[in-house]
Amino acid sequence: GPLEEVSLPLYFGWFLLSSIQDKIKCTSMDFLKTLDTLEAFKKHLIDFSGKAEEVDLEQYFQPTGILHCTTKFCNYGKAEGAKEYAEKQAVKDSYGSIFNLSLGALFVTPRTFGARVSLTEEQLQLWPADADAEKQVESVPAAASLPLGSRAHVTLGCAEGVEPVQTGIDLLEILTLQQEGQQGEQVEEMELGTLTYYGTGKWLLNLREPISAPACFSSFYG
Ligand code: 2AM
Repeated sequence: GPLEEVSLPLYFGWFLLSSIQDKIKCTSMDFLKTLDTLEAFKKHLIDFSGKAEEVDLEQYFQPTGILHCTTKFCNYGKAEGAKEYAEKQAVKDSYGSIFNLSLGALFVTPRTFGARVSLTEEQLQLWPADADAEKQVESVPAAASLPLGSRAHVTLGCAEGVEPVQTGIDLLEILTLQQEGQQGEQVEEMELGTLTYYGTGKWLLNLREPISAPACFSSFYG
């Protein structure tokens, strides 16, 4: 097939359809706007700017292009396991198909802004077999014991100078804290859901109603 004849992509993933991209961009901007104004957020501002000065979160996070959930970062074949992933039967069978992703939470850190994706069993078939190795993020050693697919997310924005790969690491950090039994500090019932603070600038909004996002499984060459 065509996948073997050309070089491997930068990454494989689910690409959100344009109608839902607009909706998510609106919802996430509304969330940032509200977060900005909360006393609880202002109290921890030092985590964001290093100073107790106001930040405009909508400006703070730069958009990172088409909204997607990366399954396998291939780096044109240079990443470990890239070829094996591209050759997986499930990957070939699903290429070009539409899936419904469930976005259950939004999270904000001083580095990144993202949405957590809860994968179904079927969707986990497209999660790389070496994801365990991928979870071995040096800065988050405990992430290795999280369930497969924990890292699944959509990057919504990054602070200046931060690479999108950081979003998944930030999510793993929050999930690790949860798994270790840290309840966090429930700061606010928002219209969208419950907002919890996990310390050092880590905020998680559990959505009352998960966003169902239709997305096409495909790849990006750049
Ligand atoms: P993201 O999935 O958090 O958005 C191109 O850089 C895409 O591949 C981005 O979407 C990026 O992050 C993801 N990416 C980059 N490097 C990666 C890595 N080492 N592991 C997993 N995903 C990576």
